[in-house]
Amino acid sequence: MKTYAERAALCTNPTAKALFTLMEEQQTNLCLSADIIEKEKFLALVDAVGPSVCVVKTHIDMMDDFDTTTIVQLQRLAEKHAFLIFEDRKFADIGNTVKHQYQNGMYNIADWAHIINAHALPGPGAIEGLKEVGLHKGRGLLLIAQMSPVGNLATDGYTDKTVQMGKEQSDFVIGFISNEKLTDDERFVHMTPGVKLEAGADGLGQVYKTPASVIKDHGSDVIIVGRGIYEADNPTQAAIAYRDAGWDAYRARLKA
Ligand code: S5P
Repeated sequence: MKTYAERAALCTNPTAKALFTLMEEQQTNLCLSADIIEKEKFLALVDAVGPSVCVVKTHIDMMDDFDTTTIVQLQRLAEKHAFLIFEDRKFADIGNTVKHQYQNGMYNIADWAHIINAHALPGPGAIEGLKEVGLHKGRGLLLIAQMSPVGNLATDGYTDKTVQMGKEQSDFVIGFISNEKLTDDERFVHMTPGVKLEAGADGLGQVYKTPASVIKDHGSDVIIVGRGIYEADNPTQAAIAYRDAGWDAYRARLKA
């Protein structure tokens, strides 16, 4: 298999290229899921953990005290620590609707999120709608091909069709949210949520796999970690532990 740097060279989408490049340069395949509902706590967490991550994933609509300065401050931290911003909006409507949800409203996601994601459920028109807004800004889209919780419906044929849909719009689709590697086309990045240092569950359906299982055994590229980091006694140290575990698993996979 190719290194992240070799894969960066294959990518034409600028966000995919930037992502693989900074993963290689900063030796991290860790994405922080910053699911924090208070702005100051959110920013403090991102500043503390920023040096260990390649991507910070947000759910901007769960923040109680969101205001326009939130994004400016997040962008400053992204520059300071050199990470990409991924708004986990999970678009799932028709093309004309997702286009406006992406560009307009109170969040103007297209203006600041390098990466977004979408369900494949509405079909290729939704990707086209998002692409009308994001492509000329150099943004990238992850299609949700698989999900982490128990009993979810994104399985088998749905997953295969999602990957096919992504391949058909590979100028804008940079990869997949998945539990495993789904294609040998190395331009696509696979990002996997439901990761903790110890496998387990959360009581609301979430299923946790370890970094080694996700990266080495199942061939994914990026581990997405939320509570494993921000609920730890020391999130900075926890992030370093996840970063090391993810990077060790990647190096082991390269040697295998
Ligand atoms: O299938 C999925 C897809 C996503 S993007 N399962 C997930 O858990 N996620 C997101 O990853 C979820 O919305 C949350 O923000 C994060 C996992 O958080 P954790 O606290 O369980 O690590």
